[in-house]
Amino acid sequence: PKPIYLKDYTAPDYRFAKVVLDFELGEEVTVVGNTISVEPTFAAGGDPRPLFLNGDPTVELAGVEVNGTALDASAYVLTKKGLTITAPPAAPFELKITTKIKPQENTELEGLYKSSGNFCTQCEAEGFRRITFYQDRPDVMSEFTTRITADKAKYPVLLSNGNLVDSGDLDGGKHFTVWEDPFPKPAYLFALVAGDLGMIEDKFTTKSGREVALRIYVEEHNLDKADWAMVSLIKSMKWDEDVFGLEYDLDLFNIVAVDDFNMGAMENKSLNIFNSRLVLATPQTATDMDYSAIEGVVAHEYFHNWTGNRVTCRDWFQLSLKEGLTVYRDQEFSADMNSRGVKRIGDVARLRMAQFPQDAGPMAHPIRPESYIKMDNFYTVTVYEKGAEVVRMYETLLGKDGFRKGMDLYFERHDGQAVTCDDFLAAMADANGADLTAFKPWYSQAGTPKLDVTTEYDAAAKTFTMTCTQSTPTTPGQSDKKPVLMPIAVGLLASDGSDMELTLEGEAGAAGETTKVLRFSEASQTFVFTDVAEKPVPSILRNFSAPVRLSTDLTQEDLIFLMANDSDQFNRWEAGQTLTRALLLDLVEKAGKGEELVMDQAIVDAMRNIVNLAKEKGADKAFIARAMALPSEGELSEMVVPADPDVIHAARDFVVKTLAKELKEELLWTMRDNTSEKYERDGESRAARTLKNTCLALLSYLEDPEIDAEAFRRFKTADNMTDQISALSALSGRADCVEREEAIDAFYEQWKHDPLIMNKWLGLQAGASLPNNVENVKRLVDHPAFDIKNPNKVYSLVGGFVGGTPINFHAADGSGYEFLGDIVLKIDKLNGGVAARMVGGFTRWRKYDEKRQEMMKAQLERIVKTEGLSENVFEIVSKSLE
Ligand code: HT7
Ligand code: ZN
Repeated sequence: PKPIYLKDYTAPDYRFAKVVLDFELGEEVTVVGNTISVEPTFAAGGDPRPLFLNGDPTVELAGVEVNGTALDASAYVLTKKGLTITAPPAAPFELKITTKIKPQENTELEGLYKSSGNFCTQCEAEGFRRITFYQDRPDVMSEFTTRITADKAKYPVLLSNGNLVDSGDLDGGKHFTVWEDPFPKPAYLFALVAGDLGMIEDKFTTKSGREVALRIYVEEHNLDKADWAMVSLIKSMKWDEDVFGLEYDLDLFNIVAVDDFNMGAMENKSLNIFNSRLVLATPQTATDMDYSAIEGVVAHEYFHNWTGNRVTCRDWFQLSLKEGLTVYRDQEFSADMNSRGVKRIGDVARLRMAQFPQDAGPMAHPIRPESYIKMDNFYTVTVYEKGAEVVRMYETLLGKDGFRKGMDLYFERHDGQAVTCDDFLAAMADANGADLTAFKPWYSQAGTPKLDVTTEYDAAAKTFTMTCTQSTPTTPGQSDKKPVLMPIAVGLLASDGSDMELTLEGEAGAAGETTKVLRFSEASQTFVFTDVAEKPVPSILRNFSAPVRLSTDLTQEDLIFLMANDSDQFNRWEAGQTLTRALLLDLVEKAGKGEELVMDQAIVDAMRNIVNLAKEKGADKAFIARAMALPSEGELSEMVVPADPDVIHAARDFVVKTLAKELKEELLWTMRDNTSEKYERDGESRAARTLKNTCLALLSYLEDPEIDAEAFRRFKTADNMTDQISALSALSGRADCVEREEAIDAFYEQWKHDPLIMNKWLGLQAGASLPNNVENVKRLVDHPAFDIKNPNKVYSLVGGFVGGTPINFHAADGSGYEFLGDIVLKIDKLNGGVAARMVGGFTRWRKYDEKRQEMMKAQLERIVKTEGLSENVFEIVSKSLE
């Protein structure tokens, strides 16, 4: 397969002004009529230019007409990749393509496919070409009209984008609907749903008085589970008006939940299609985390209506233009709806756990990639999460008002267009009269920049000097890295823990300013704070103001001080993480050498102080729970070369067990004090629940029969899924405890009718740190609760195994690797996109010890040699081997 390059972009030769689609949905064959009003974009005269329409081998071409006349086969060329009309008319013309497809055989879940007996679509990034031949690229925007015909009894609901303009019954038990979308859109935003679905309905009146009907379609038996998604939608619509002045633009907004979906959800114009796990929730069936995910993803897809749909991407290299921006927007929404600091901590933890490793491995790419073989492989944490960090940096550099001005100008300039990341940067710069040239490398450079800060206090001059140095490590294909403009938010703490007022040399100090944003853009720069009355403890990179790896000269004492006093919640958490990370890395080194492991009492005391904060009135319990969590084995393995998962596990296990032993009384007390009689869903109750379950998880490390019994009792009496699954999780890693198996079986019996809950059941067992857990996972592959065709099940079982327990996936005998190699090849025959996501478990093979490297490499070589491999898996595996 050949890569596609950003540098080769050229604008399309033909505009598609209007498209009329006609779907005859059938059980055996679906026939698609596609009538396009084509207009050449090049000047009249000269040679005719061929019109290339993307296609797929699964699509059968049944007819091509130009201006009502069937084309002779000599007038076009049909290949596996598409259809070329060799010499189309030089003036505007009507092109009609008829195709036949078999959605019921589509296991890739791209294009038109069936899920639980219903028809649905997924066209981003390049799925539309699996429906019909088309210029399937985001810079071709058209007005779509869609007519759907289907059996009325089987498919009473027929939906597409835009407004319903006609409907009626037909002979033979069929019926039809016609939908018109007045907003020009690229084909990736096209959607169709036909099925037997129930619906809940609400409405929203926009600030300018438009009444919008809001409908959520789910299977009839799930109708009681869609309320939270509706609440989340209404909150999102209001928030986008309040914060960005952005209103919804049609009279109808639909969401449809489907069980078989490759990703989370899809922002098709006015017809969002969702993975059912991101719609369905009741307290008994969904955890607090599920509720947050639903709130965030419903918002994300809704926000795309402006950032993605009204203004879209010129080409797929610009994906972060819509995804980074929309993730930033959904993060801000969730921060406003919940606890801002805790949300930020969660987002940064995710970035570090998933994106930093990607940026340090063979798949490292800039947020605006320069080439791809299969676009689906670039829906990555880099494009999404690092992309969101880049957007956040504009806000930090320009201020909230400056950022809003930039957004307003972006929409003013580009509404209805397909544009680039450079256009976004230009709008931000122009709206603020700012020079953002030094910011550009964030789009073109891969790799996580390193930021090193050293400090010096001059008591006589009352100055505090920060020397900042930056460098970005080499990444595949990019050795020459430029310095980037990064905002470094800094505070200085006085000895009483209060924030000092700050004045930066060469700048007029703003009265009362206690956080300064340094504009750091050179390889090395110094910043001097003046009038600093006493030696401060600096709080550096507040709120994680740039996505970098920070190292400082802060001492353990400074970090303990920051943990207790920093007014920046993120940095209070970060101080604890830095402290425990240093301890863990030291113990990993000792464990590797077979030395005795000794706990640092200062850290036990610091943790005790954190847990004891829960006793204070008004304590932020969600924050306390976060602060109690230690850096994960995965995070540590990024910092140890070569990484030995057994050694890392041993060191971390030692620290967690020691903390659990030392803090047992405090943990028991806090767990019981935060146990409520009855489930409530308000913020305080959720925070208390998180804290209680964090205590239980820690206590379970004691391997104490009394704790096991308590977990089992909690499991049996839980009145909500958060508590039930937390108790089950506390038992799931306990090898020789009788309650474990009993609880796993009881959970299965209770919930086997609910596929979403079965995903949790599979994931929990897959990730358990039991000896030789690969055997359990292999057994679960054959269990009726598993279905290899369903992405959610694969992500839970296979993803849960690979991401859950380093000691099992990286088992020294290679059994974990063999399991992954085997199953990736099986999945790949059905769904290359899902297989590619799973094979990512091997990508960082070079990080491990020699023996593990060899075994992982052998699996990659076996996979890449396999005949008929998907382009998706080929791209990931071949890049991993480079
Ligand atoms: N924009 C959506 C992307 C998406 C997708 C991409 C590739 C394959 C399947 C997919 N399903 C959805 C989701 C979003 O970011 O909002
Ligand atoms: Zn998105």
